[in-house]
Amino acid sequence: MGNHLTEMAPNPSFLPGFQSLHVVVIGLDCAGKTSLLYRLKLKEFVETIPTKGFNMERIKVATGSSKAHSSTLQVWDVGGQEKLRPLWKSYTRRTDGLVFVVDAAEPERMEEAKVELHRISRSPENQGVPVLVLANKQDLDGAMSALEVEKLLAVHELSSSTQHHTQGCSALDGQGLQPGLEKLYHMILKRRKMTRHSKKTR
Ligand code: G3D
Ligand code: MG
Repeated sequence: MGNHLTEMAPNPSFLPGFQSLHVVVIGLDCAGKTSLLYRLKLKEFVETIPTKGFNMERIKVATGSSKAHSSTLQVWDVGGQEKLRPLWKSYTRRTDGLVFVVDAAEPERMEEAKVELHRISRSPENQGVPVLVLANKQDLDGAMSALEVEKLLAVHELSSSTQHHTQGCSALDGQGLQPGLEKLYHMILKRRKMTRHSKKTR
């Protein structure tokens, strides 16, 4: 394993303006988000707000030699907390990327996960934000493949301006995490290039 985000981080001198990444990790409770953070072992600090029915964790990741070049991974449990949504919504502004974690061994909750994924991705502030779906718990017998999860979540029905990728992974043994995050990083980079290009040609 190792420090994935650091490994895949751009050299700031090559990519001015790409020093700070803000990635939000979301998913239903028990999908494996907290386990994922610990597996990544990137913590500079973990901040947890464990209010009843509301859970937020944040890790800051150094992506360059200086403290100024950092990324933030912010983790939220979603679903079944309608009343609390206004709270976490304010934290998810200016997101570069979304990581949506699902428990691939729990087919009964796929529909609930699908509703949340589409709701979040389609919200005005997340328009066009690249989405990495992590089909977690691949180490378990009977876990659905990334392809099956992708179909059940109707990932292809996300807005046409939304780049997406579905990756099988396991927060338990770490498989799939690095390729998934690298894919997300490339989607973010592509979106930034396109945004810059459209600004120039305007
Ligand atoms: P959450 O933060 O999304 O709510 P957690 O989810 O990280 O707390 O994980 C919920 C449960 O799933 C935990 O089990 C955790 O160990 C387990 N889990 C998370 N990721 C994996 C994985 O990749 N494989 C397997 N087999 N289990 C995983 P407990 O028993 O502590 O509730
Ligand atoms: Mg958690």
